[in-house]
Amino acid sequence: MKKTFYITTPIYYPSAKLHIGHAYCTTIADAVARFKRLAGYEVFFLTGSDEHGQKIQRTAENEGVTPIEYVDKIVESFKELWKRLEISNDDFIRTSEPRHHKVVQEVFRRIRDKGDIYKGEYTGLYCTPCESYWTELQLDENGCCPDCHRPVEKVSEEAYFFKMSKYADAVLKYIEENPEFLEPKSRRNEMINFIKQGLEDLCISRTSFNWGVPVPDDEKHVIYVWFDALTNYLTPIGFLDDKEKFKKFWPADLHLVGKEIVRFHTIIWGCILMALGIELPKKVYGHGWLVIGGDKMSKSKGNVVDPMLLIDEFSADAIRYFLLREINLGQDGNFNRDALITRINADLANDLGNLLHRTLNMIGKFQNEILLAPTEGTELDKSLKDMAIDTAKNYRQLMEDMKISDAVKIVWQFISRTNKYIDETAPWKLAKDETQKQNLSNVLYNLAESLRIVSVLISPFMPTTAKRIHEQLKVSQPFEEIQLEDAEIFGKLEENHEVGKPEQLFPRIEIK
Ligand code: ME8
Repeated sequence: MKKTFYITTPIYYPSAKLHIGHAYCTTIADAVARFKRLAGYEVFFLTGSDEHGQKIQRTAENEGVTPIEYVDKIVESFKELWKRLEISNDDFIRTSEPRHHKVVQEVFRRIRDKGDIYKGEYTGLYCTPCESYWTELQLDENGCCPDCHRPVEKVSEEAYFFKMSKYADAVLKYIEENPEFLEPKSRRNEMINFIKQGLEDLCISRTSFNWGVPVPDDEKHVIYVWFDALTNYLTPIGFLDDKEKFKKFWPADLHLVGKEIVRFHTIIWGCILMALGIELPKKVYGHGWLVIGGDKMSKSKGNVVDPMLLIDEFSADAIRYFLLREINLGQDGNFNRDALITRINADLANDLGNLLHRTLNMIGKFQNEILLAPTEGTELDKSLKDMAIDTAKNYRQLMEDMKISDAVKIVWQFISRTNKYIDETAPWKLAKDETQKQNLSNVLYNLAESLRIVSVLISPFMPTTAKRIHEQLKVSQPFEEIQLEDAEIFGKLEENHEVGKPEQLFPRIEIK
């Protein structure tokens, strides 16, 4: 049986259109999902939308439409963005869907029947934009939400509570004993400290609005949006209706989330799963934030970057490349238009684009587009082949370790090396010398093979470009069937293989 891999992104709030930060998280998840498929796993890749809660209800009211009318429109734009960005998700979960309501209510019911949910009175402070409860002690120096620094509201109402305090020790122990559960390490220490300060029971219902999943048998309450949202991860893999599928994909292999919601995904989600008697996910990875010139993106600052406009201008693959290459996953990173253009020109148009162009051009010119049987070759040939194999092997390890930016970088080191190999071997000189025929064939073959390997390795990062290289090389194996092992062998192109004509991959961008 195939190994399986279940990966998720956060389900995003449809309170506004998505920005480049959301695209960043989903692109990383997509690269990992595509890598795992390439490595032979059966992957289930989930993203979606977190549609309930007071904030959405208020926004819809302000716009004079019903909540569902409001979210339907924005969620369409999410789906459109993921399509344009070549995101290969296997399902898209909307929390407003009946299949999801059933799961949330069942989870609530099971935990209540067990005695871990009780009714009480909630008096406290609520941050509506973050949909989070806070205690007086947790507020920032201005008495505002410690996460988003906006004012909180005093709420007092009858509510259901989840006995989180009962599971605090068990979750703490779990985090401490399973270092691979929560990464990077810095986030782990934060969570350990957070739990050690003491966990209160969590208020998990509201009565002041109704846009949400009703509490079973007590419909004036709606279930707290985070309780609702977290269970999304169970819905599409058959928690209620497909035992086999559930067994296949749960526990999730990776919840990829931004650093600000690690707390929800490890502590609250951990407690909910323990209460349900279900295994915890294998890994929660808290990635850093994309900032603009060092600043957080926000509407009020007017620095929100729309990924759709960037795709229109530069192509999805160029944006994907930049996001995956420029930012180290666990750290914050800067998004900067000039840096993006520099990368496109230097790495994509120049290094990769020219390598393909020069290679196909020379095979056309010197050998009528035909690759001839190579021989063992020189020391120089051998060193290029060795580097190809080493790159593929190291790449596998780096991707397994979620060191995505490093994986991109070693592929580009190999691309640079291959460009240098052209300069060192000077095929145009070999072509003028009748005695160098075999040598020339070897060089051209090695270049085509190197590009074939590059196309496999970049396919999780830049699926369209990978396919275009594959097509220009006229590789006979269907692109969809390519596996990572195909990059770990040098010499798969057959003798007398005919390559295509070069077409430009990335035009150079003029800097205004
Ligand atoms: O928190 N840089 O949804 P959300 C990088 N609905 N990533 C960013 C980012 C930035 N500047 N801004 C947002 C929610 N993100 C909940 C999640 S899950 C059960 C519920 C990414 O729309 C990052 O991954 O606020 C962050 O965690 C997520 O978007 C938050 O999206």
